[in-house]
Amino acid sequence: MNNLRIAEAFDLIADLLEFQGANPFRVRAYRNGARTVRDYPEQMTSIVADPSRKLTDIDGVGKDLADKIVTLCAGEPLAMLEELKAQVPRSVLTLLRIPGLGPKKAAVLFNELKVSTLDELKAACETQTVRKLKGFGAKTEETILAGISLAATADVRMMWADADKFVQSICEWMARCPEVDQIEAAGSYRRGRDTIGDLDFLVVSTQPEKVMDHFAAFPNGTTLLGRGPTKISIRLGDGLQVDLRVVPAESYGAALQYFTGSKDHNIVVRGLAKDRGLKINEYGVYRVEGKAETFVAGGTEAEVYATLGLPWFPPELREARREFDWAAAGSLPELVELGDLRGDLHMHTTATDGKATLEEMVAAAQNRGLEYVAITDHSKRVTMARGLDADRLRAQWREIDKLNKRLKDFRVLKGIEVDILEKGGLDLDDDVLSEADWVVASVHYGQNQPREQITERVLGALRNPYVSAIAHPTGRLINRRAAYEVDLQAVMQAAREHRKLLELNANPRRLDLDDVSCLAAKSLGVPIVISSDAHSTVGLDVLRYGVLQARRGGLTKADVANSLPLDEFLLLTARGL
Ligand code: DGT
Ligand code: CA
Ligand code: CA
Ligand code: ZN
Repeated sequence: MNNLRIAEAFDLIADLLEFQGANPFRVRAYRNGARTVRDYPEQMTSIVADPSRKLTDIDGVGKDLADKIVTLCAGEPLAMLEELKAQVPRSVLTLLRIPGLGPKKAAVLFNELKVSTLDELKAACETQTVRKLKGFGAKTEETILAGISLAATADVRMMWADADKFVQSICEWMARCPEVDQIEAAGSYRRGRDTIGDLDFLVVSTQPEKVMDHFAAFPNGTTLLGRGPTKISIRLGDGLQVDLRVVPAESYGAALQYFTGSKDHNIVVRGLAKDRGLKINEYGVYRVEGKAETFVAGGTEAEVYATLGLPWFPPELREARREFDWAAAGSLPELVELGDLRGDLHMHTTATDGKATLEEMVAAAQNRGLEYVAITDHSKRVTMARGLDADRLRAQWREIDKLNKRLKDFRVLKGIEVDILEKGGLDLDDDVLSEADWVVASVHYGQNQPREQITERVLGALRNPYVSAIAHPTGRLINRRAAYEVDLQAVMQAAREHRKLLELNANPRRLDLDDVSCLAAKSLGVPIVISSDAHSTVGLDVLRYGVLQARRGGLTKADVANSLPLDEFLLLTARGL
């Protein structure tokens, strides 16, 4: 039982409770529990196994959650979850996978239309029955219909951050096998895609059988899917497929290049090889003369690319988008790195729905080597999070003023995440916003509005002189909710015009802006700010996921505003202080 699965159990409880119309605070307790466990740096099982430690010492874990974690770690079913599952038809759970269809709406569909499967729901949408329900409408019906196909595959692709946990534990496991000379995870994982279909490991060894035996014994409820002389595939208990190939050292670079992909990138590479009278495959690059083939390169990726007159491409760029043009022009970008970031401009504290205090968040940011942060709690419209009104916000800012006096070589910016209201306009008045150092504006409500309406709301926020940036600009939640209909091109143009920034929200569930949009922003000259949106101290660690997306978008240090020293950052946001 790993943290991921415990978190999934809590999320499922929350979904089922919500489906039943349970008290929202109760639902929220389980959602928060899921997040706490998912983000926790240590495995729950190891805490449970240690008699000197208590789960309730973890922030946000009370007695109820602790008991449930103990049960799950013992590999036993949760009575409560089983009961909930018995009350809710199993097929209804698949409805919850539809992006944009929350448990509440799913309950209406089930109760009013007796719809409990994706097929039944599809039929109900096609006969336009769904739009007649209270609170649905034609727009929602279209969204659901579009989401049904996504739902059929939604559970297939895993978020990168979750896949990364498996990669780490598989690498640790394989390190115990003395026959493994080198190991690396290739495929979409190495390219840093936001979601991963399966994992593709490469191992250098002269003893493939021993390596594969060891791999097959990976302790996580594995199923053997297939095994050949140098290749083996297993399925983990969580459903994730993992392929592993054993290659000799002289082919390692060629194999790594081949299995990193992407497929589209490799198609171009193969074409370029052919033009030069070369053949390239997972074993190496070969010169073809008549029937004779001579091995030219294969040990390292750089050597493989060099035979084609190409530079080594960072894996994040290998999507056959712009990388070959850049290479031809000699302008391959030097991609931003985690260490380039000096500030984090979006985080919450216990003043609203964060789990750590202002002081704790600041100390954690200092520990991570940052030089400045902005505290951006929610504004009052977000009642669930006890959002701040002007008085409470100013009180928090007085605390920040005091704190700044004590801090050396670190600065806390007085910020706010202000809601963009459904009817347009912002949740707090200009007089209070004008006192802020940094304002991020967010759409949290009215996400299903039509394109013009929701775009106009965001454009309105960009026109406000006190808004610094738009947070999570499209609102997408990976595998869960599609982006809202916002006209991103118009938003980017307005951002440029008004000298505003756009956020790349680094939460692995969001990664919003995504890679392609980052590239678009860069082309327009709109600076990106990579922000954690942390709701706890460990939440600050998600910045690396944001950096990965930024790199996929070709962003350099110069494209990322929070890589600037504070004084330059403030100048850039047109609010030089
Ligand atoms: P995924 O697993 O869906 O997230 O995406 P990938 O990119 O990891 O794809 P996967 O696992 O099917 O294959 C890993 C890499 O192996 C892929 O990026 C490129 C290479 N590869 C796989 N099949 C082919 C193929 O038929 N032709 C070529 N050129 N490359 C392939
Ligand atoms: Ca893969
Ligand atoms: Ca694969
Ligand atoms: Zn936030």
